[in-house]
Amino acid sequence: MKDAVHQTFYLADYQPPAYLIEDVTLTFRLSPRATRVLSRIHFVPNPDTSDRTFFLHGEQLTLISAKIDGHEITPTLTDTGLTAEAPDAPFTWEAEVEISPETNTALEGLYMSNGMYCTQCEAEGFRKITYYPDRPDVMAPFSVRIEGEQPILLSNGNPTASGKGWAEWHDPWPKPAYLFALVAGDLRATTGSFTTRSGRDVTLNLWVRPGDEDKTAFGLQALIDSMKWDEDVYGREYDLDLFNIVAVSDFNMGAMENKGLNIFNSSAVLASPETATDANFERIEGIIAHEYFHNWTGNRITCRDWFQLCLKEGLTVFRDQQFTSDMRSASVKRISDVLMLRARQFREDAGPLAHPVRPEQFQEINNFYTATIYEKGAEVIGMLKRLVGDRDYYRALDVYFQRHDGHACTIEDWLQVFEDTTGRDLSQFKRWYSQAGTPLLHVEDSFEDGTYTLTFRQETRPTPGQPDKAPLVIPIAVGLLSPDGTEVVPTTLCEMSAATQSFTFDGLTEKPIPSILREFSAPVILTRQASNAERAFLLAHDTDPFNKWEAGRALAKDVLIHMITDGNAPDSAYLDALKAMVSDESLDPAFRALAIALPSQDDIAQTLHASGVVPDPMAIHNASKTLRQATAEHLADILPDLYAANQVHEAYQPNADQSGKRALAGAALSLIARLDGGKQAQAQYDAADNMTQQLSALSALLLADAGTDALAAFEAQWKDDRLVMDKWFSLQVMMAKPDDVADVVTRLTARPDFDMRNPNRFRAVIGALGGHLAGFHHPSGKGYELMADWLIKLDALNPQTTARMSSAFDTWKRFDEDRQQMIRAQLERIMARETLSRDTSEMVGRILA
Ligand code: 0A1
Ligand code: ZN
Repeated sequence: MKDAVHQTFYLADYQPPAYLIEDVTLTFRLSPRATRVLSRIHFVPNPDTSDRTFFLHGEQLTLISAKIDGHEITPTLTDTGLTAEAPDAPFTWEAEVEISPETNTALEGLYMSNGMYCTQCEAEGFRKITYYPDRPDVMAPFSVRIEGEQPILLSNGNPTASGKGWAEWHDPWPKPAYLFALVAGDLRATTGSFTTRSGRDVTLNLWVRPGDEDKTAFGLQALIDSMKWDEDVYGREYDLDLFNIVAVSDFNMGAMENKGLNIFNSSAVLASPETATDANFERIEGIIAHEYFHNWTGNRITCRDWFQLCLKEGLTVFRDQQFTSDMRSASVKRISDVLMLRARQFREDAGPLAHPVRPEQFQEINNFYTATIYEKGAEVIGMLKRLVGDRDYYRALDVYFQRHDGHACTIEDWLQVFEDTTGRDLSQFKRWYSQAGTPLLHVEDSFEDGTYTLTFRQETRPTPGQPDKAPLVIPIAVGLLSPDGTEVVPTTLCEMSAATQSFTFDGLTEKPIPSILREFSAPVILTRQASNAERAFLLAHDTDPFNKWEAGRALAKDVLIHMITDGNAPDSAYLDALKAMVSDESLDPAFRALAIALPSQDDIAQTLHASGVVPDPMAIHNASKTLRQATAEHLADILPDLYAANQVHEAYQPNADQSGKRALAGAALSLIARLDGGKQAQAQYDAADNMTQQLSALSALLLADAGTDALAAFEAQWKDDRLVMDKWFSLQVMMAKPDDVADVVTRLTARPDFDMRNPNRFRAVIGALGGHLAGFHHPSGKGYELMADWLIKLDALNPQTTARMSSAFDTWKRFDEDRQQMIRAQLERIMARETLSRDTSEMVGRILA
């Protein structure tokens, strides 16, 4: 068994570092295959431990020389690092190593992307640059000298000196190695400035390769907005004179918060109206904010060890969600976040990859940058804020920043701050960090003598390694409506902590209609089966926008499920309710666009599985298609007006107002395409001057089987723009008929511009394959085989992205015997590879277990 050869790390085994670092000086002599890295590090014994083992992490390094206090030494080298005899007193370590950035296809450590040098050190990439205690609780100020012929040479902090072929940088803020960054290349900056509220003038640069300068304005503005927001809302100011952002084409994740030198996947920062969609703009704004906010939640206060990852990620996601709510529409943002949470995190929590928000073991930490750590981690913060109230939340955060600035912290430190500031006992609440799985929340209600009672029962099913679950603290926001549609009890918080608990509401004249879990106040699954009449009532009358949307969604889901399980025809009551909602001009277009969308096919599969039905992907696909066609026909008379009324006549702006209209018009267009064979879509395609409309027209044309010409035109127009072509690649897979998906993927991956070394391109095609429920789970098994073929190929180059993408298989136990057997065979084929990476071996091993 492969998994036996990889070491497992445990939270319980934490030991403080034997030595701390006073300062670090690094010199880089750049060369594609033989970069030399010289390090000079002042170590001091850690007074908090008597351990004096001197161990430095190091992987794939060629050691040229090592010295302690000026004396050449011969350390003991292993695959993971080195050990040496070191004094029980302060000493100086000097080393020289050689590395090969050009052949580094894993995109971790120092690597090359399009002729440019860049780094990715989180989580454990610094050990591929030099020997170092590569753990987040060792923090130090860094001085860096870069020698290279590239015109732009960047590192963290402030520039201190430069000349032809070299530059020096100093970062005064102690930081762990995972926040180190270096960039060298032919880059152009778009420059801006920001004055902090205490008067520091900060220069802001967004660096791109020549030719991309027209795609930087939006990102720069998003950065300025984020800096201002963090001052206004959290009282956090920026702490250097310079803030650099660099766009890189080859990047495994979205972006990285390196101190003073954020590095971004170009897809997460570059945008112009012609090349980026409204959704891209919103995502970019959120990611820029996220990375910027890490300067305080992550960098100034970092994690003691990687088990505490949610300390920085959950909080920073929560903060970027707040920012987007403030910049755009709070209710639309909440709905989108919950859609994402359910699609990714609930899926994770319900399968073999389920793990707590603070995991207790791992083999490869890169496998834990998950929806659970990020999104559920943010939900936990949201619940805490709701429980203690806004005032106490911000008071606690002030204490957190003050008490822990410059420290590497734990979840215990975080909760202690809340206990100290609010006097609350959070020991039960803490279970949200240690217990995996999504709680089911069952509800019963009764009405007697003017008193309405809601009785909740919570239940969390076993997850891998956790057979028994304890009750959690669940904040349940509830409102009550009278049958005439008025709200009789405004939003009230029911704080549930027992396994079963009742809450009463007095003084009512008649039995109310409950609106439960308003704003989605906890990441749980509400199992209550309301009648469709009640859902239609809430869709029409609920004052809570989230629950209003939720009622419509529950209706749609119910209709689809009955079409699949009972062969029902599309329900006309649902179609009537949808029509009324869509035509209600008092509702925000963005909200209506969300409400008109069907639940995803994966969501339906998940729901069927949870209710004990084996999902048939083809049946789900067909039912969705039938319901869409019926919707188009039922709404036929209002669609032209809806489309016309939501055209934007002003110049394109990626703001909430305009993008809401384009989203609703786009939804109308895709329904219209089912009725007119794509005529309207072709007209929009021909007239489009922005990517949002060009892409929504193209996808409507593909829906109507009328996209051949537009696909060719799109390719001719955008063949030289990588990011736009990623959309072209993925759309063809997403829109393919289930029987054709494998052929489409095979055709696309045979093209010379399918470069599997580029994670964006790989995800555009292979990620879309995994996301096409009926195509991936095609009864022929071709989807599984293709996925496994590509994962095996990519693993040899880029383990991190391979491992992430192997989660396409994590729902395999939902499906029938035949499919399970076919998937198992593919997973075992992957597992049997002689040279499988630790990353992929851990993931596939967990999925198979
Ligand atoms: N900390 C970054 C995301 C990130 C995580 C891991 C990476 O490599 C393993 C790269 C980036 C963030 O939260 O944005
Ligand atoms: Zn983050």
